[in-house]
Amino acid sequence: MFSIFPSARLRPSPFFEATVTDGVTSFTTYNHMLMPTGFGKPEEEYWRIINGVSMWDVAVERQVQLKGPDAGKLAQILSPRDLSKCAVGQGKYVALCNHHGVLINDPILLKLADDLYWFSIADSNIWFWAQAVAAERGLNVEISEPDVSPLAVQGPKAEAVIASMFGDWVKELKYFWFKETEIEGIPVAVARSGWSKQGGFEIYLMDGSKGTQLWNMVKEAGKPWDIGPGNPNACERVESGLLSFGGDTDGQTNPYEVRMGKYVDLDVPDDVVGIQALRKIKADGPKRHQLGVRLEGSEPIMTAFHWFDIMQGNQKIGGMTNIVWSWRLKQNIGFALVSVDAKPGDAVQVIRDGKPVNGTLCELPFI
Ligand code: THG
Repeated sequence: MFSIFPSARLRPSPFFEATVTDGVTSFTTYNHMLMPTGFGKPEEEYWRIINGVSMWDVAVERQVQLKGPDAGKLAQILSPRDLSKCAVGQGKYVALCNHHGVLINDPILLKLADDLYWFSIADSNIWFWAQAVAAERGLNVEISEPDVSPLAVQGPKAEAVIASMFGDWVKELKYFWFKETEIEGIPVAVARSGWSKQGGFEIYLMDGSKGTQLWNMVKEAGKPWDIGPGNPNACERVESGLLSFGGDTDGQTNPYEVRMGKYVDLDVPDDVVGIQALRKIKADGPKRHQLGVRLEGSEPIMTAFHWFDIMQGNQKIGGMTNIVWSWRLKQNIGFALVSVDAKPGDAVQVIRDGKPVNGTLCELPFI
């Protein structure tokens, strides 16, 4: 239909050539890069994540590196989650907010040393944001985008693959914790993390010239477990209730609306960006919340290009922010960002192509 290619501006991932060799059929853009979104067999790719092991080029999850004496101070100023007990080698899921308490990214924060942190970011320009805040606050910290590219290995058999490559110590890694190491001379960090609920690891490649080599090592090591290429899987993540920043959020969304309130600590210092606004939002009570919606009908509905309106009678109560065919539930499901007056169990109508489809609100996750 049409083509899209990397360039100096739409930067190639270190794994780009390897994914082309392995038959990638579609990409999306993310952080000014291309990310594979399929290898031509969506259902097979889905079941491989549920039952086996899948490898993903997620180099688009760029690292915003904070380095220097004030790195820890800046990390805390940018994150309304208490980082005072974050240990070296630990990662934490954090909600970055602007001064109005609006969510602007949902990265994983990795603490590599007392003076070295990475925000492993979702799709927005945090590099600019961190530089601006650091300069305005007069902090002694250098902000950069290092040559670091995650490769995810996800699924119930991921641990066996990663242990066969790196050793049994990986089995002891706690969720979001990581360790720097090397494999055949390639510097990497190995983390227990990834955007699925099927378990898995991420290998942070720290030398972009070794992308094809690392990809092929994982592919080879995974053969006994029938590893195959995949990508952050829309169906699995919706079933599992994982948030997609920018997909499920808009320019007004605060963490409380999208189930991230548990990552906001209201007693962090007053200089944390957005904390005053978040305290007020919490005190006033958020206006919207995120639920699931299950639609009637036994045929897959094509992916949405935009949010679908959700109605109760003739009143619009919010939007359906994604839609997938769930192979496990055998129905169309998605997330609803709706008025807090709408509750699980409520009947709703989702407007698709101008026509209402009946649905029911439910708690997340679906599975
Ligand atoms: N890996 C890396 N960086 C990333 C992502 C990743 N950056 C952007 C994006 N993904 C961050 N978003 C998420 C969202 C949810 C989770 C992980 C990354 C997640 N959430 C669990 C949940 O919500 O149930 C658990 C969170 C917790 O308990 O702390 O796993 O995938 N490198």
